[in-house]
Amino acid sequence: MYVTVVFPVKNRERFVKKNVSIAFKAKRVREVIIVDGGSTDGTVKRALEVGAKVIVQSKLIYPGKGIAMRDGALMASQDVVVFVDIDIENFDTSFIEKLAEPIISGRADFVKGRYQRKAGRVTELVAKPLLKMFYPELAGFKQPLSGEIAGHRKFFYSVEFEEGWGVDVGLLLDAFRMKKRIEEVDLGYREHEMKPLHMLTDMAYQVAEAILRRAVEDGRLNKREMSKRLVEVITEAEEIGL
Ligand SMILES: Nc1nc2c(ncn2[C@@H]2O[C@H](COP(=O)(O)OP(=O)(O)O)[C@@H](O)[C@H]2O)c(=O)[nH]1
Ligand SMILES: [Mg+2]
Repeated sequence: MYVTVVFPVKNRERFVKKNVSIAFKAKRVREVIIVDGGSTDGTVKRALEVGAKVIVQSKLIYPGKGIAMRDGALMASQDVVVFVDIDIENFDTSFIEKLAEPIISGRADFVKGRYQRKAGRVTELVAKPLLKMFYPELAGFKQPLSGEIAGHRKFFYSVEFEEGWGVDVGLLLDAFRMKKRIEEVDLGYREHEMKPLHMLTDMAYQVAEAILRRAVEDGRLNKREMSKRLVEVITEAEEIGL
């Protein structure tokens, strides 16, 4: 079994050469795809220089990271697809190898990377409380929003990719709803660029929408169930003195 690595990228020229080259050196990697979200810097040029396949998205038609990931999966030719954000300062081959291993060995159908990062504000304040409320089965995931994801290529044909920032948690939820075997692997420390707070509103909105829409579809948003969960969350918050 071989691996396609997909990087969704928008205006991240400085990471492209280094991280694509590293991706090619990881075990079993046969293909690296950059899905470019209409970058205005040298992202595409650099990607081509180091032998990546490049999909250039129209800025007008394709607005987000989720669509980029979907198109990367559709273009991928190998059995296993590993998605990785490009802006990882300390990227190395182990990121890809650790993500692909549970799929290649047949132990899992869907893999999420977790890592220690300085602050995951949307993770802590939006994703985790909502998951705890509506999908307590997934409340144990440390990084439900991480963009480091692996699965069989065909799995990604059967799920719905959110257009924007809801994509990562949406894929996790869909794997869970399809009763797939999910594993969270530890990628260690991860250094990446942090967004200013005001830029997180859209991200938080899209993440909340991805979770809540599925909760409605799954009948988890009824009043009785909600108040039961709210009481649980509030009690716990009181216990830890929040
Ligand atoms: N193709 C594409 N990639 C994107 C878009 N927005 C973000 N990305 C890429 O998705 C990855 C994660 O984005 P980033 O801004 O680092 O989000 P954060 O880590 O959650 O703060 C990076 O590789 C970005 O370059 C987009 O609209 N289109
Ligand atoms: Mg980032």
